[in-house]
Amino acid sequence: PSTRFHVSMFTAIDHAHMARALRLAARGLFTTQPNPRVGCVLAHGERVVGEGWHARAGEPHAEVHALRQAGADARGATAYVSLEPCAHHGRTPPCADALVAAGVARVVVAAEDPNPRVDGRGLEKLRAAGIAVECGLMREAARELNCGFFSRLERGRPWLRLKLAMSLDGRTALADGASKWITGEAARADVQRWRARSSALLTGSGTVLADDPRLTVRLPEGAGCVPPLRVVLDRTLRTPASAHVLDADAPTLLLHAPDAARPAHVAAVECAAVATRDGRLDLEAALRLLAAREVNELQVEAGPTLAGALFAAGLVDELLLYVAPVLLGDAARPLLALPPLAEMARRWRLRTIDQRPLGDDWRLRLRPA
Ligand code: AOF
Ligand code: ZN
Repeated sequence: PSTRFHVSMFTAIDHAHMARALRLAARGLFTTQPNPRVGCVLAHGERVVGEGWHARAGEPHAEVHALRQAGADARGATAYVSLEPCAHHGRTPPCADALVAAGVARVVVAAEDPNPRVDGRGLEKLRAAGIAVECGLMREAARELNCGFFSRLERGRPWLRLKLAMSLDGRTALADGASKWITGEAARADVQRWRARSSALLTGSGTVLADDPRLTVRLPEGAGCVPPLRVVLDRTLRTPASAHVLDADAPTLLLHAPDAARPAHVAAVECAAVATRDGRLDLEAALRLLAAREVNELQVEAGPTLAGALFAAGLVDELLLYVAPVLLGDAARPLLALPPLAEMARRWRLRTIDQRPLGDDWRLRLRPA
């Protein structure tokens, strides 16, 4: 929607400061939910006079921290902000006003804020005050850091990351369902970090019955992490009273069909009805509901049926795939249940955006091509 510049108006110093603002923003990776991760640097040329990042909803925004640090040195400075400064009175007053009041001379922004309460008004406010405003420096990186926030506000659904662990022959469990463990410790610790940055973790009631997952974050550096909401697609509300997802370790939401009877043991957790389609929960409706509940990044850790249905419906934004150097054989369970293909030309295509070894395993990140 925004202007694309063919000749860069940004200098190497601008790039360096914005890169720093993005690294600061990333410090809020586990804690800003439902807000975006945002960083800010105030500088005169190369000299940095203030830095800040947004840590937690309800606490000051990145710009406010940087302005406090800079004090009187903010006058005449350039502010580098990874997201358009806000123009609204939310949990905190507008950052655009604070930048104007501090006498900042120029504001460089990475990405526009799609929040309907901001949506260009922050940039307008700054320009109206006579501040030089430029937008778009490292926009892609800023959007990537907040893929979930942008997805929720621009598409009305969370960014969906599908986590899968498979053997070299593409199997995820033995025929009896045994899957502990296919991958090694390094890979499993890595999964914890992806969980920690997620707003919610989703699975199906089949996986709850078969594996009884905890779906919690167990991470040494996870202190202060906003615990992800555990979401179970449970059409008939068959999650048993003994299931870990019903314990008090994290909040849980059970999504069920409108006509499902609510057994007494689910009273302790939140339940919400989702429309059905061909006898199954409508996946798109479920995702809309989660977006309305401010879920930015949604990590799916489910069996082949739910994972395949999400993938076939085009709702998967990223595959987080761990591959272990083991073979499980023909009788073992497949990665994704997908409809058969009539011809090779119709094959599902993905592109690899990152690949790396983790202990004896490999981690691939893929996105639909
Ligand atoms: C900024 N700087 O560091 C962040 C911004 O209600 P609040 O106060 O928590 O505001 C949340 C909204 O503010 C959020 O949805 C997004 O639009 C914007 N986030 N804006 O100027 C920041 N974190
Ligand atoms: Zn703000």
